[in-house]
Formats: sequence, C-alpha cells, structure tokens
Amino acid sequence: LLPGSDAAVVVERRDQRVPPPRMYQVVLLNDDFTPMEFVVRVLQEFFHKDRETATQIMLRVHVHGRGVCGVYTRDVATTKVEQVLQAARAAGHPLQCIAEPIE
Ligand code: TYC
Repeated sequence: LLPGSDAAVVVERRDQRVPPPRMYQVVLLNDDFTPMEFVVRVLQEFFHKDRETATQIMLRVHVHGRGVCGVYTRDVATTKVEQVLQAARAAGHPLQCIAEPIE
C-alpha cells in the first residue's frame, strides 16, 4: 500500500479442500490361452503382489472370469493396463485387462 492510502487489502479466505480423485480398478479378464504362470508373473511385476497373492488373484480370474488387480488414480490405472497389454502382446498371449471407475 502507498503511505497514507486508505485502500485496504482484502484477502478472501477460500476453501482449499479438493475432492479426492476418482479411483479406477484395474481388472484382469480370463481367456482360454494365456498360461497361468504368465498371469502370476504379470501380477507380481506390475502390481507388486507377492507370489501367493498373485496366484490367488489369477485363480479368481480363471474361475470367476475377472478379478481386480488393484485400485489407482486414472493415469496410474491406464499405465498399468498398457503395461499388461504390451507384455501380453510381446509374449503372444491374448490376455485382456481393463480399467473401470469405481463408485
Ligand atoms: N484360463 C487360463 C488358463 O487356463 C489362465 C488365465 C488366468 C488366463 C487369468 C487369463 O486373466 C487370466 N490357462
């Protein structure tokens, strides 16, 4: 402020809370051709599951048709899907993986 000025500085207090980001679950889909061992390794490498957990998820997909690998923000979920599809393609497997918003 200039000396002698009567102007007041008004700082509005704004609500700085932001809503939590929308979360996406990455889902593996079953098929008849991708080897079980390949799926277990994908779950270990890209979703940081230990071997036992990875095996449980793989078997859930095998039996029920689909299974959740993890829940992430949109960009991370999209990247995981791309990594899985790229690895599957490179190995010649038809493994499918999708990201879907939760809630
Ligand atoms: N159904 C496959 C088989 O019998 C195994 C499999 C599990 C494939 C999970 C895909 O996402 C999957 N070899």
